[in-house]
Amino acid sequence: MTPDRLELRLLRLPLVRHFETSFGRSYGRTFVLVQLSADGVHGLGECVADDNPFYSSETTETAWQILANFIAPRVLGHRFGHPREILPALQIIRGHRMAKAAVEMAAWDLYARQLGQPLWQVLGGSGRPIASGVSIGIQDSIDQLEARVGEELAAGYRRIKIKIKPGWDVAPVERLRTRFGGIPLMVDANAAYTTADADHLQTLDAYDLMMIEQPLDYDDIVEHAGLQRRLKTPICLDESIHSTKQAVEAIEAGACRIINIKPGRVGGHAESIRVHDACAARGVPVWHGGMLESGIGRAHNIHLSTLANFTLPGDVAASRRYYAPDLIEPPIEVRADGTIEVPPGPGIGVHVAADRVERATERTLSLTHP
Ligand code: OSB
Ligand code: MG
Repeated sequence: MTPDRLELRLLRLPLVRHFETSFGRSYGRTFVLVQLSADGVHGLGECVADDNPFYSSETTETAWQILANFIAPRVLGHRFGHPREILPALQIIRGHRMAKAAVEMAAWDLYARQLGQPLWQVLGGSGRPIASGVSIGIQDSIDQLEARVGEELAAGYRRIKIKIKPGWDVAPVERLRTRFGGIPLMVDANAAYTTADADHLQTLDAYDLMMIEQPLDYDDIVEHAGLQRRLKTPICLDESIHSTKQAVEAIEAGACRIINIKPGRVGGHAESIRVHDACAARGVPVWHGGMLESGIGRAHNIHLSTLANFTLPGDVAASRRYYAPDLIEPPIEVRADGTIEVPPGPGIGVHVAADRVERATERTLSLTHP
């Protein structure tokens, strides 16, 4: 493919329900949607950068600037035999993996459409339904949390993750264990603790959690290794892992026993596959994380989740938990057994409701070559 057009759109979508993590509350998402075109075929990618630099240093506006000024000129008018050539072509740009991933993932969708194949097939997945879990934000009260968890279990979800922070950790976990027994339960701290909290985090070992996600700093590996030596509960890294190299370093250092893969965080599908394979070779299971994506990013995540080492349920849930309506029609639904079917058809396989995209668009930029 030789991409000849890149369209950027800045979209704003309100969340059905606010989402609170250790770094704050979100009421909506502002994100960049990219469409990459070659020979009249289009591919879509959703940039997972948020409007603030709290989860990662990238923001919607940094992504927009890097996409327009540095990524577009290195992709438009250049010939790529395969989408895995995109990330190496952007190597001179340091960091900005979310911006790179948006175009890289659009290139995979475009490539699959050119071949008339579903995305999972070109990624090397199975196309089988995926096991779905939910990520539940910090609530105003433990009673409210208990009610939310009850609803999600009733909907069939295969795993419950709750966000934790100092002051909202042991008590909510204790309540959920008392009320719901041995459900598959895990926690995500989004880097809210320090090594000084090690004794406190050890008290979570009593609750048989599947894992504790990213307890320590966003860029740390060494301190996680020290903490993992003290914890029975497996540590899963999210924010700390931006590449296969870091994944291998973290595993070899003993910093984690599980890895959360988000293609936006590592630079796209090709790097996600490399992380996935490196983990598989070392006996480390992975699961697919979420970034409150619309149905477009969600569809990408579902296809990728069908690779063999995604053995744990991911944060890839039904559209209705996030956006009403979603940008796609029909929306992504979870079945009563807690699985999600892979959207059928070429590429990501979802139908985008153009009028909804138009209504949510705040700004557009179209770049072409020649
Ligand atoms: O840490 O996994 C995270 C959402 C935004 C930023 C970071 C995270 C999350 C989630 C939500 O946990 C996952 C989802 O439901 O999309
Ligand atoms: Mg996380």
